[in-house]
Amino acid sequence: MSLRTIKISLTAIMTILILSVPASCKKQAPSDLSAESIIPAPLTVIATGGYFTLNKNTDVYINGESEELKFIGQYIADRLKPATGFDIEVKIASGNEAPGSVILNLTGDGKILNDESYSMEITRQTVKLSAASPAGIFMGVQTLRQLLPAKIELSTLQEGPWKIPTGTISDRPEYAYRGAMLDVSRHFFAVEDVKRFVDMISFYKMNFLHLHLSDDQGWRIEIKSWPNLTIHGGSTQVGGGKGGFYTQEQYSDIVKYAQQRYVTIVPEIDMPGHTNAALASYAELNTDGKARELYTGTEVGFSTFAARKEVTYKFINDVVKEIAALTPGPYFHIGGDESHSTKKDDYIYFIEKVQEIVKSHGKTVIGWDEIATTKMTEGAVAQFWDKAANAQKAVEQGRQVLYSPAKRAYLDMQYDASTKLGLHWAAYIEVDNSYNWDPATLVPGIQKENILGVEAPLWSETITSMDDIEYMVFPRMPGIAEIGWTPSMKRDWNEYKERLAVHGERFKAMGIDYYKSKLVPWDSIK
Ligand code: NGO
Repeated sequence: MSLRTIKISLTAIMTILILSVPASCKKQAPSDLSAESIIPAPLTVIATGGYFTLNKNTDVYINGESEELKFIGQYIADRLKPATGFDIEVKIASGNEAPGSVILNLTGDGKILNDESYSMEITRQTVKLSAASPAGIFMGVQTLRQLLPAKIELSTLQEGPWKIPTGTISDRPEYAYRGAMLDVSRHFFAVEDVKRFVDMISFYKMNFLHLHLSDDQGWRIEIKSWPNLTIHGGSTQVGGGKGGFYTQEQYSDIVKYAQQRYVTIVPEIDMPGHTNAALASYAELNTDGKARELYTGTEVGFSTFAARKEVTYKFINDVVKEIAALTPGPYFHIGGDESHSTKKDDYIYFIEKVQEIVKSHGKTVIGWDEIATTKMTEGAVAQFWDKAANAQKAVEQGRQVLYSPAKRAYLDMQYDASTKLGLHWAAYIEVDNSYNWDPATLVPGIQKENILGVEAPLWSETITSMDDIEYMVFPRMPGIAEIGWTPSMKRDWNEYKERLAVHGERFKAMGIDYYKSKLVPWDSIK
């Protein structure tokens, strides 16, 4: 056979081969569950090489007596319906589910409340998600969403196929607390915005939302026994806009919405500094007994409660009591940062007294790292934002630390000198710097067991709209979520940035206006 004949017959064989591949498989990449871009990265993934496909007979089956499980079943069904167009119902599992079924399998007796670990078994026939508590099922459901094509997040009918690679995932978080903070004081954000924020963070398995509810510029939560706090103290914001506040009903609505997404609200009343809005509302809270003017600037450190007046503690007791009664979560955040106008011994006296008040209402204290310069009460947590020495002091007192180092975790820091929104007093934080750190090695003397978790705060001096929020939060927040969820040994920026790039499509599908960092290969994704 001549060389030419061999060439022709090879071409012929190739043509036959190509023609014999069914049209639907032509674009199909080999199935590999372990190559999927899940954020945060799961603990273990084993691929088995096939595909599961959602189809028009797909339903969500629940196995286990639990109202919460039913709710999660409906939650995932509602998320899958619009784009697939399938009429997905929530049914009770019988053990005989049709191909295409999603099974939510609660293995515990309902007593394990917030175990977030889960496992997922994806075969050609079914997706079976198992966990000992509903929280784990919810976390697994977020993984499931991420395994489907990005267009699953669109609210209009899309073309399938809706394939998921087969295999097993077994997953659990590294840290108990993975959170974000939203400052609703400098600029007020409506209930709907806060709910969207909850949706965004819970998609990345964050489980705490810290609400910064008071500051110099505005008091944002109704306190029935001190109504002027919101009537007057909530009436403006940075720049002089009309501000706003949550009624107790609205706050409870946020709490419930978050709870249904396994996000615990941490309310913060910042004191004794950062209190001008309260000092403008009630004259008696001031050292000199004179009410302050409302404030719409962005300076810090000029305000203080009267630390030696009894009425101050009567006031704080009322505030903590009302908020604690509306807050099922374990924490109450007392602020305590930048109290530059409070004398040192007054500060210590004040923080020690307020910690006891919080405790008396059944809550655990969190405060910014300055509270570690006082005697921290049993169980109290210091939130490290500025001074490593304060975080170390907390650990020396046998207390835990929540990590929000401003140089890494602050979402209001600009990405670089060209970023229009945000501040840069701590640093410019590009996406790699925000991701590339490990809480367990950042501060000498502080180990993993001393660390409650991580939180990414978004301060809102310059943030006025949902679009602004999204631009600063994305794409950095998913990285902080991964720091909290995935063991540091499994984290690597060069690998992460590829996964993050894939999420660009998801951000778009969710209508999220994100920062297209040059460090992330967004455009390599088709
Ligand atoms: C600091 C300050 C806040 C600012 C923020 C801006 C803390 C804990 N206190 O962080 O009042 O809004 O920086 O980045």
